[in-house]
Amino acid sequence: MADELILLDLWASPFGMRCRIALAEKGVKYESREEEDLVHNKSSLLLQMNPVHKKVPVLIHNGKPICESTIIVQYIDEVWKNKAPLLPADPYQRAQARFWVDYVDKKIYEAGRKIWSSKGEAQEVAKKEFIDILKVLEGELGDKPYFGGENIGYVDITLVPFYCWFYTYETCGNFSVEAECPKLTAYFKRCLERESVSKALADKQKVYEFVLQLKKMFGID
Ligand code: GS8
Repeated sequence: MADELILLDLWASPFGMRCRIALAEKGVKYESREEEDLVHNKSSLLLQMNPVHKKVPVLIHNGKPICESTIIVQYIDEVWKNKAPLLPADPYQRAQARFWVDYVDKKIYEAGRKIWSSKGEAQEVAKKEFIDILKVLEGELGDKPYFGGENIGYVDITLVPFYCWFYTYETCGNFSVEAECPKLTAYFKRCLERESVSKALADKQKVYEFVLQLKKMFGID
């Protein structure tokens, strides 16, 4: 019997995008179910499948939920072994990949959110923090095409979705990531050449409009 695979998702979610990229890299077909209103009206399926966090993404594999995007990507790598691995085989290299995924996970979203939800001095601090985080990542990337080396992998899949949010951070904060981190920007553009990535990422202008709506909804001006 064929696997039944459903991804509970939200088009603008960088976390959902991670799962979309991983599934595309593995060539796995799935049904996408879009949450219409995560602020006021979560679907009963989402509440049932992720009762602890009540967040997307959730991958439902033959009726069983897997939650948290970084865990979902690892699950995908472990279940669909037919295609190129996303995590390295060597335990030390795996630990390194997990370290950088953890870094991205702890830092980027929150730093970006601070940029679009603040202004004045607080926004200046947020911008500096954001650029500092990117510079650390740029240093780690070095001259490699991808974080793990020659092929796209776990760290790239975790990080690249935020690229379609950069326009929002830059517009709200009035700065340019490319001017600050040209090598990292070239890397993001390289990732976007892959169909798995370009198809998974949202339109940057739409993300910006989405954030403007969020700001209105939460009374942030
Ligand atoms: C984060 C998911 C998340 O924040 C992961 O999967 O990696 N650590 C998790 N999902 C958001 C949508 S994207 O901003 C969400 O579902 N929010 C609903 C809520 O907070 O109630």
